[in-house]
Amino acid sequence: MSQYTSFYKFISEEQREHPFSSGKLTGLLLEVLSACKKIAFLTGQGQLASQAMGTAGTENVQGEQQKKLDILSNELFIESTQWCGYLAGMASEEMDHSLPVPDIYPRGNYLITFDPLDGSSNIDINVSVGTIFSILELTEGVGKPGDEDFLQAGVKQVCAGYCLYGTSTMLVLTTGRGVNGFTLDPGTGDFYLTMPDIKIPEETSEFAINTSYSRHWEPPVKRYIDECLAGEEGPLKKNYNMRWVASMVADVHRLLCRGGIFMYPMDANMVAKGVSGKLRLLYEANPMSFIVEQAGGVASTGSERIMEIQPSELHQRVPVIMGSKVEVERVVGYHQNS
Ligand code: AHM
Ligand code: MG
Repeated sequence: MSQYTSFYKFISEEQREHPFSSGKLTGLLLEVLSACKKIAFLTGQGQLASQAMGTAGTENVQGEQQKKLDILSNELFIESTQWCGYLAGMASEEMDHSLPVPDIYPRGNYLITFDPLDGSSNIDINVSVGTIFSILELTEGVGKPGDEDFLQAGVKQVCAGYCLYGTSTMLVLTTGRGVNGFTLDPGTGDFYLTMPDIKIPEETSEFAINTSYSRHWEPPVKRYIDECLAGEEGPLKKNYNMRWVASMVADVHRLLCRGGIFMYPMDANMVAKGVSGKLRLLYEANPMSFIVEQAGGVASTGSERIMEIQPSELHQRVPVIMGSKVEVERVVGYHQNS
């Protein structure tokens, strides 16, 4: 592995470039990585980890069936990070409310939001899943954080990342200075820089959307997908390819590797049910938007930049349209004209 830079060397060198850096973010990230490695090991065991397979028989705050692995991954993430002294509190897809760091541990200045196992409906069929996280700063003067302290717009994130448990385990990370990807060497347990300075191509001919909802789509989304499907003979004058893994981590990772547009848009069915989207702002849409924007892409709800939304609830949902600049701007333009 000597030809690759280890994560620790990479992050230490980044830290050295900031003379006033305290090393606290580095310290926190190392514990986040340790959580991800444990989750990677657990998911990698598949059916052999029989105690971790199947549904837990419980629902999360959003009324979704929890898998045992959702709950175990959530516990692993908390256990691995809460003691480190850099965190003040955490909020997760699998917990109704935020969790302040228990009094027995020192409390730091960072908050973390996370989806411990995104795409968990794919676990049973051995398809890629992942962990998504977003790091925020606790407002000065607040001792023990509550839910309201997490309600910060995405532009305030100091770091965002995801760990993809795919054919290999990869960490993709931004601290606001570009995006870098690291691959886990299962032999040594270290992550190595394998995708430096990731950039999303501005144009694409690949789209990702769950087309089974097409009858509910709003006109701007329907128009765009119809134009993609029309191929060379249509107004976009090129043939498009479609991919949908149904794990946001895997679908966004594809954007970063070869461009594309990923959409989980608003639709009439959601309007009828009174929900404001599928994906959650604080631990799915915001961290992925930070990564996509830092890689030169665009992330929008169709009507506004995702990272500028002022959250009003911990588990708030938003429509998501993200990826290659030219394509996302086209769909946003269709929203503006509708
Ligand atoms: P989860 O966090 O409960 O796994 O749900 C989020 C996932 C995303 O990863 C993915 O984009 C989407 O749900 C798939 O939804 P659908 O099954 O409607 O295609
Ligand atoms: Mg999720």
